[in-house]
Amino acid sequence: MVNVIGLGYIGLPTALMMASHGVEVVGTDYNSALVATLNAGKTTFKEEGLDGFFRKAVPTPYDKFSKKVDPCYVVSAVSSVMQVCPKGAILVIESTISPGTIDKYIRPLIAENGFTVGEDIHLAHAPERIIPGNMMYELVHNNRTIGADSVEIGEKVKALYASFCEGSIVVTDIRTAEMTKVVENTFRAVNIAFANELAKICRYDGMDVYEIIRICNMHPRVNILQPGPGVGGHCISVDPWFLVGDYPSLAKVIDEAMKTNDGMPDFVLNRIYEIMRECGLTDLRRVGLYGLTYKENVDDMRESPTLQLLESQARHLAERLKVYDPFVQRDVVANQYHDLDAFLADVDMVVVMVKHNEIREQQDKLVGKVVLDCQNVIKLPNVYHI
Ligand code: SAJ
Repeated sequence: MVNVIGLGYIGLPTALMMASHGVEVVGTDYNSALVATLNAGKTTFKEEGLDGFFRKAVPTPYDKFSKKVDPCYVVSAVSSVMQVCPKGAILVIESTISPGTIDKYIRPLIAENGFTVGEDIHLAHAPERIIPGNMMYELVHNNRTIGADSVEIGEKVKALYASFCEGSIVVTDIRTAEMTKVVENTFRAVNIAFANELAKICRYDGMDVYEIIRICNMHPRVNILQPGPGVGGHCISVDPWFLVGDYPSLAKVIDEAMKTNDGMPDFVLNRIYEIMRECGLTDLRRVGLYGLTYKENVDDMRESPTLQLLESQARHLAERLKVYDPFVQRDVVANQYHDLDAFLADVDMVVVMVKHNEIREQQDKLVGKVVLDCQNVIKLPNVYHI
């Protein structure tokens, strides 16, 4: 029997995946409203394929200012588990945690509760690796890492995941598993920062960054990612800071990369002013941001570049901008629209922040507007780029 604690973006798909592969699963969450919604037969966020699995069958907070992960939810979940778990239970932590968290917080907590790790309770860390927008596919097909204190426990946990995971499952120690997860996201963050820096260099000297990246990527050992209006989500824009926080005098490249990515929303705001001047536009209220989510075709707005831009230092100006996102039904910012045509009717300039399928498929609606395409998806003449 498996108890999945935390039924959010990762916990719910994981619980459903296990349940639909013959594992006996119960789910637990401290949020009673969420539990009530699930018990009423409704899912709590949009993800391709999720509802289908649901019919069949904890976030890790971090401090925005110190950039450090706050293990309070994981610690409190483990505390609650201590009250009820039977002797010999295996506690698998999937949440993304700063490397060393299990040694620093979880082992002492277990000892404080009078349990002996390795005898009364076993620990494992199986960091999730699935990408929002393709979660149900990646849960089955991605390779996975299991960190455990012994090969025996590692193999037991591996067998559980192998019930639905068709990728390779590597068993290693807990510290290595913690570190690999953060390093994977850091690799991507640094690569995106490199693309963003190239975009700035190319903008400065009038070169086409997309064409340059396209050609460079034809080299067999080069694979540059794409520049964009910033990096959002709860992973790539957060996890690398754990390394900067823990190794400030060593993690120099990572620190600079994160600052580069964090500076992109401001860079976009400056591009908006530049283009407005060039086109003779003077009223920011006639400029619209397309997209509020952190990336395309998801409804997740955590750390989204559009929200970062709206919350930037130039807030009083940013508040005049109009905003629309087909995935966001509630009102979350000022001047928000819920209909594409109504949004377009009220603006002269559109800034494509997110490449949702909707705008890719209906780009003819942008004819006649000034367009700043931060995602390089609008194939109309005279489109501006970052
Ligand atoms: N982005 C760019 N340029 C790119 C690719 C992405 O600017 O070329 C931006 C996106 O627009 C978005 C942000 O980066 O704002 C992050 O998006 P993403 O699609 O790269 O990644 P996430 O945050 O949705 O998911 C990542 C994945 N990690 C890796 O690919 C190494 C996923 O596998 C992890 O499970 C997830 O983080 C996580 O939960 O840690």
